[in-house]
Amino acid sequence: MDELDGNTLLNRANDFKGSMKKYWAQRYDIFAKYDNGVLLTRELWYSVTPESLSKFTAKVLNEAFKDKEGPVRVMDAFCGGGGNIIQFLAYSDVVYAVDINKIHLHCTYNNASLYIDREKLSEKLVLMPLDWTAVDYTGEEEDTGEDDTYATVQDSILALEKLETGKFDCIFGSPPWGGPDYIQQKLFDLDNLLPFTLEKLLRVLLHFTDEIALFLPKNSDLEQLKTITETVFGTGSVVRVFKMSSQGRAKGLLVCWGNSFANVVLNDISL
Ligand code: MGP
Repeated sequence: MDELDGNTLLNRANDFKGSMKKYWAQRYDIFAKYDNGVLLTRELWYSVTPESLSKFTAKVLNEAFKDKEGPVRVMDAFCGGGGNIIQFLAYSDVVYAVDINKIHLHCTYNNASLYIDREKLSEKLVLMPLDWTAVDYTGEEEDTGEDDTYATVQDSILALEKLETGKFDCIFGSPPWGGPDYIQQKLFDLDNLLPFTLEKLLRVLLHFTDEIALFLPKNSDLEQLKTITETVFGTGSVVRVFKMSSQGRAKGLLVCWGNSFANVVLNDISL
């Protein structure tokens, strides 16, 4: 097995070496139904959101949009292994699962089907291969279309056209942080998120929604977050930051922009 290939599926204790071992030890915190047939690649093991955190996030979204008339449409812009998608499906009417990696979309569908019946999934869940960098497509890039793992330029242009047809109530995302070494930085530089800096990511997502929630590193530079918020949303704008822990250990920050989030009362959310 190629230990360095992020797309290798890992599902036995012996597959986990070195710094990966802790993720195997946390498997039931990541997915309570792990033993029912959860599929995760090496990259997904370290980037999927633990179940209790995904539940909390879905409840925050539910609280933010509970008074909305008509169907609630949410997107996970980097759905990965589907941890957040599973919880969004509990509260939202239409859930878009977007990822550049088609193996991730397969894992999302598989993992969601362990929690939700397939009929409901076919009604509510839309899987969409999309490379967000295609927003900068000029028409000159070469698209060989030979790699069937990643969204091609064609896939992405098509996806972006579909997304243009209606705004989302909220876009959530847990974008790549560059792997487990993110913690080596004292303060995580939000320009190092992938595939864009935080500022660019917000500007891209704002094209499709007014309300954004991102799961960001626990060591994120909060001064930088404040500056980027003011640059993108204007002076005096509000960003809400929830410090997220699981089993008493800090895991990351849920960072929310938009009026609906500003009004969420934490006491109204059952934990
Ligand atoms: P961690 O900090 O790598 O592990 O990831 P842990 O168990 O908190 O380490 P500890 O020894 O400090 O306790 C914590 C959580 O952050 C993971 O469960 C993921 O939800 C998220 N996460 C970690 N990484 C490296 C990434 C990443 O690259 N991208 C995304 N989106 N999430 C990540």
